[in-house]
Amino acid sequence: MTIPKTKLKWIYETMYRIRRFEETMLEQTFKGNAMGVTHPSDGQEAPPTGICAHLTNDDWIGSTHRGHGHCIAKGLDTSAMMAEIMGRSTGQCGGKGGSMHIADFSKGMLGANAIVGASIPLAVGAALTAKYKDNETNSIGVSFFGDGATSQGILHESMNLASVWKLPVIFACENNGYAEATPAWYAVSTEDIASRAEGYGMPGIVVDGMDVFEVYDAAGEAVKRARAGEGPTLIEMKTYRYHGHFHADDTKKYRTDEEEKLFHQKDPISNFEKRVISQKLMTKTELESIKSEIEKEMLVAVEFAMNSPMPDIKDLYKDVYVEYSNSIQGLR
Ligand SMILES: Cc1ncc(C[n+]2csc(CCOP(=O)(O)OP(=O)(O)O)c2C)c(N)n1
Ligand SMILES: [Mg+2]
Repeated sequence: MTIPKTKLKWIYETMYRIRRFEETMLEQTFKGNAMGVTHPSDGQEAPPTGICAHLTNDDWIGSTHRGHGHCIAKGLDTSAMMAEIMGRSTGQCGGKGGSMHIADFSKGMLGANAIVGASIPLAVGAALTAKYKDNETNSIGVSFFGDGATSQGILHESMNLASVWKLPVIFACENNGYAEATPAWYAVSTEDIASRAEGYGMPGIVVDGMDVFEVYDAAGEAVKRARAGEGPTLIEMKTYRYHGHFHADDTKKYRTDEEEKLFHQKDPISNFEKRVISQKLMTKTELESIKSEIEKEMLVAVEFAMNSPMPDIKDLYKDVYVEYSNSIQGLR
């Protein structure tokens, strides 16, 4: 698939933004500035970027506990995200959600989700809504989930229903080889998770999740299929998280140096750079200028978050519970 130049730039910018956001966020977590644990997704930049490159604000995504990359690829603001992670009132969700609950409905981001597998039915529900409402925008749903989530019953129920009802949805599996410290080769009964798609009557595709071009191509086909009313697709992207399961997890207890080195050689960002330069699709100067803009953006994000106040105690219950209004009573 030929990628237009503006899209190519967006892809690089998005992957680099995810990488630097995660590195910056980790630094802040270790300084004690984040509220609670954080799950970095550096190394896994290609899946959210290659898929969201085909989406608009009218499309919906469901995410995971490792959700910063999904948020960024769906266009959320990095300052508001950083403030949310630091529990500040200016955060994306007023500082009350934190890293694992960042959401922005205006961008079609249904939310990161701390419960493994729980966002899968949300994306399917969004696709169901899109199909049965007057869907002028031809919206679709995308569910991002990890290899660990594929052992949850909800994925299988969701895949079956999505296929039976031919819903416009993509099951986007980020297989990074581990669920916490449990290797996929131990916990998943098939060599490829994508092969499970056959049991639900939908296409199942395996791609190199360290290669954004492969992800982009597969996602393009799946999005076309969904928008054409032909139903769901499962895309398995074999990827790798560079850091531990969460910020303080020591990967040396369950991964070898050789394995880590191997995946660093497949780095999605440096391989993108080599490819676009050798194929004369982008220049080194263009790449450098994107990088320096993002470096500035990260400084702004940290400064914004650090200078923002914590939520006021009087707002403790604000946005937490739905008001018991007449309209809700009317539904009972
Ligand atoms: C239902 C449920 N079970 C267990 C957990 C604890 N837990 C959090 S993340 C995780 C591993 C998830 O692995 P995977 O789906 O592969 O995602 P990854 O962390 O690799 O991105 C587990 C077991 C949880 N949050 N929710
Ligand atoms: Mg995993």
